[in-house]
Amino acid sequence: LELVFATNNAHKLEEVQAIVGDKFVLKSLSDIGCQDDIPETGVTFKENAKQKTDYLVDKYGLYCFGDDSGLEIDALNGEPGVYSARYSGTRDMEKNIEFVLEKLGDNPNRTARFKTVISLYFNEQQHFFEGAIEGKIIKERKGEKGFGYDPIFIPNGYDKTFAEMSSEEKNAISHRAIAVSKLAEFLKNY
Ligand code: ITT
Repeated sequence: LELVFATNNAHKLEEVQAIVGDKFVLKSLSDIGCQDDIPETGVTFKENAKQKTDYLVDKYGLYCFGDDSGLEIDALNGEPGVYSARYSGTRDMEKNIEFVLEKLGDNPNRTARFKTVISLYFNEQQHFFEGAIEGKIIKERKGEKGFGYDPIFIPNGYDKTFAEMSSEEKNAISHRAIAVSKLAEFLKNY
C-alpha cells in the first residue's frame, strides 16, 4: 500500500518508514511531484498537521499523513509552539535559541515539552496521533547533536540534553517517536 508523507525531509521519511515497516511504501512530496509550499497557518500543531493532509487530499485524492511539531515552554505561555521554526523572525536556530534564553532570563520555572501531532487521512477517515515529552530548558546550550532546540532541552529523568544523546537514544524517547509509533500501531491493523 502506498501512503504519502507530507514532507520533503528524506531523513524523516527514512526514519518513519523503518518504524512503519514494509507493508506501507511511503512517498515524499517530491516522489509525487508536489513542489507546492503547503500552507501552515494554524494556531495549533493539530491544525497545521491537518492542513497538510487536507491539501494533499483536495489536490491529489491520496491517502496521506503529515506532522507538525514544536516546543512549548510554560513560562512563555506555551511559546514558541507553532512558531518554533521561526520564533525570532528567522529560521536561524542559533537566533531562535538565543531568543528563548533571553525571554526566559533567570526565570526559575523552566518546564517545557516537545510535541508532535500527526494527521492521517486513510480509508476516507481522519485520524490524529500525538506524542509529547516533558522536560526543562537549561540556561545555556549543551551538546552538538540533533537539531532545533535540542541543545537547551533536558527530558525528565535524564541529566543530558537531546543534543548530547545519540540519534538512537533520542529517537527511542522523543515526541516524534511516540506519535509515529502510535501511527504504526494503527496501520498494523490493515
Ligand atoms: P517540515 O515541516 O518540513 O517537516 P519543520 O522544520 O517545520 O519541517 P517540524 O514541524 O517538525 O519541522 O518542527 C518545527 C520546529 O520545531 C523545528 O524547526 C524545530 O525548531 C522545532 N523542533 C521540532 N522537533 C524538534 C526536535 O526533535 N528537536 C528540537 N527541535 C525540534
